[in-house]
Amino acid sequence: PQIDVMGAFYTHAEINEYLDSLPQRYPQRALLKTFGWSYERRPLKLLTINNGDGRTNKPVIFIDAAMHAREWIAPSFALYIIEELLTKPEEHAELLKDYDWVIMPVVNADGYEFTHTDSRYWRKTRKPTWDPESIGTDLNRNFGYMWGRDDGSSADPAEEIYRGEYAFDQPESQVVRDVLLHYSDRLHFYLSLHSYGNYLLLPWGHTSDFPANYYDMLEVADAGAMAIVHATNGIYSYGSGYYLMYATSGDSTDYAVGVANAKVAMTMELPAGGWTGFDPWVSHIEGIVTESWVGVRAMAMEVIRRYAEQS
Ligand code: 0X9
Ligand code: ZN
Repeated sequence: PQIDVMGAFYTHAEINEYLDSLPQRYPQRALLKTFGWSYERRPLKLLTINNGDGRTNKPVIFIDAAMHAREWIAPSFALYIIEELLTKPEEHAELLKDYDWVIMPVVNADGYEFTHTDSRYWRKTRKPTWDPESIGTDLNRNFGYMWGRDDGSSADPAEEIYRGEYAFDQPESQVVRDVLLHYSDRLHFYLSLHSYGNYLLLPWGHTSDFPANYYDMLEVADAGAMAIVHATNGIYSYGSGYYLMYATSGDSTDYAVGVANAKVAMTMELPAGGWTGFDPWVSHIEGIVTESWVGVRAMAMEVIRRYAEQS
């Protein structure tokens, strides 16, 4: 089935049905793999998009979304990126020439489904904890680099930033870890889509220090923020997540830079909408995803410009 990204928010099953249709529709250019399973045994699917030239082992741009269940605009934007790359290969030839795009639209599948069926503002996973009163772990505190600090995560299962009992005790964070490690010899850009706040957040989250590649990452973020300002009314703040938002310990972008060797890793906090910021109206989707795509495209172009020759 086709999917009208701007026309609705979709359930995990609907998104998977759409992803399942892509390899038949784009046999040379779309490759779909179930990379793992959620706690409640939902398949976590990973789509690889290329330009069909047959070259293997190109450097990779990896995008994930919905690590936090309630941030619905993030998976919608991931689907929009997929549609852009697959339906407009000429327009986006530069983006695909030397790079594979690897996209996981729904990481926290159980939580995402729960926000459709039970509780719209659920954030964490759905795996029980040692505390019978508390369900769920914050996947973005569960990654195994500088995991477990009290500045930026919590050991209390009742908290929204509960980090889990030990790093990677959630199947969903294991899957993202495995993707990051699988591509760690050619991971040029890791972009984790969240909402909300119009931020481009760079590592580190666990300390006020900066990683060695911080200024390169900052220039990539700058290209994205500038493109959005130039094209639309959007305004993004960019810089260290620790300073711009708050400390995080065990987040996926720290792991991507600290362990998986990512040249650029970033959390993109998409614009707010709706009553709470997490629930844009359907009529907001088009504006948000088209504006955000301007930014992501510009950042990808900057990554390509800086790193395409290396591998
Ligand atoms: O808290 C998070 O995991 C992210 N924000 S959200 O509102 N989507 O939950 C931010 C993670 C980025 N890193 C830092 N702020 N350091
Ligand atoms: Zn989030």
